[in-house]
Amino acid sequence: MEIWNRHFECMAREELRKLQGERLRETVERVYFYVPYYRQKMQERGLGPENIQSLDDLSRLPFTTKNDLRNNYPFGLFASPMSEIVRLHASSGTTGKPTVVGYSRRDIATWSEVMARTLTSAGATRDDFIHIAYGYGLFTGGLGLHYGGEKIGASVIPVSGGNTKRQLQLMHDFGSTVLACTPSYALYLAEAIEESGLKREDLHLKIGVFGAEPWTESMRKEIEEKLRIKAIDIYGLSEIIGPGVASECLLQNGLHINEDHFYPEIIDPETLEVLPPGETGELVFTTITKEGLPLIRYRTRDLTRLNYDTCSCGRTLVRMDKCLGRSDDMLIIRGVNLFASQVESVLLEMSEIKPHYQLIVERINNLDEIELRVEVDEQFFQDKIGQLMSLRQKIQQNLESALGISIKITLVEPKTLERSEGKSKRVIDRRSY
Ligand code: DLL
Repeated sequence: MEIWNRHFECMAREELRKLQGERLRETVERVYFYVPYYRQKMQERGLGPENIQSLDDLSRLPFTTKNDLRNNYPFGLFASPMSEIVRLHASSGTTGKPTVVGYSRRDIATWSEVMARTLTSAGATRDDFIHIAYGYGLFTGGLGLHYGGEKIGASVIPVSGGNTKRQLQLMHDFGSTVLACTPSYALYLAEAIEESGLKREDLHLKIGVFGAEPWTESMRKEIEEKLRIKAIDIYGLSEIIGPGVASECLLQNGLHINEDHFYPEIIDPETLEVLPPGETGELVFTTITKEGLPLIRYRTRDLTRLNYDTCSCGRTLVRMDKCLGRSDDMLIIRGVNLFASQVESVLLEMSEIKPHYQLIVERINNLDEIELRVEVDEQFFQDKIGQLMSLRQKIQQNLESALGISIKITLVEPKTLERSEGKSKRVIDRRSY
């Protein structure tokens, strides 16, 4: 099994910890001097850069959230002058303000490095043809994989998403060996291959690098059987760098985190206490080498746990479990991030309906479908069917113009949706995870 950067991926843990501590110190200095937001937060706690000497001091620093990025939209948390920023990306949120991230030239080099590690750990080499069907554009998937693919010297095919027929044709004609896309699109492609009459032997696929959304072991099995490839889980988020934060090795037993760049902690999302190794909680990252947008203790909202046992692949980098849940109400629908609370705020503005609703997400033919069930006000429910239909249309239009996503609407009678005692169950996710 090849390893891209043996020095950092297989470093003795003590040495790694020392390096992380040094890099943390540099990062804290950087944000203190260049980002007024962080300086103020630290001053409020009576902290200066001199108080953060090692990883043991990390828990004294405040958390950063997606809201902090939104409040400082677009570039307020950047720690490099714009003249040093060579790339901007943004996460695929559905509200007006996306989360904007910026990269310095060195950040782009770091990103290529961690993506080269990701692809190498999946078994890709310079002899491969990498078919990139992640979206190119503001989304980090396409260009992230692209730079990593070039770095390892593979032949990169920047197909981007959509147009399945053309995907199949190029995959066949160019002899693609590595498929990079979301796991749900991989399943969709698998079925399209069956239907197209193409024989699997006509394709040269060997490896898939799938991520950007949760997927289960049973989905993995199905993809591996249908496409006859090795399906590797890759994880990342725009705020930290994009894809390249963590990825599985060929043993497929946890995702190695590139912790020489992104230092992980697991916290209890309620109490915000740091949890001991092995416990499940919310994943938090501090970037320790970034220049453009360094983030301190960024709350990913993703739930997982860390495993510090040495992996038999030789890498010493900590592994995170496959990430299947979130500690907030964010849904990823066809790659677009959607919060149930955003739907709620649109509904609350309409007097004809009650704020009792449920979102039901399903995967039909491997594509995500979302339905909103909402209770109509008692008085309104007595009305004629025609009025109910125009109400339904109005809700649909309001949601679509606010969120940019089409949702199927079902109106239900007052008091028919289940009420719960504790936290209400607003979202029923019937996709297989
Ligand atoms: O999805 C970056 C990416 C691109 C990762 C391509 C992998 C491949 P965002 O759009 O900012 O960035 O969304 C980040 O997606 O917090 C997770 O909730 C979810 N996510 C990403 N990868 C995985 C995965 C990209 N392998 C959010 N398993 C994250 C489960 C994932 N969830």
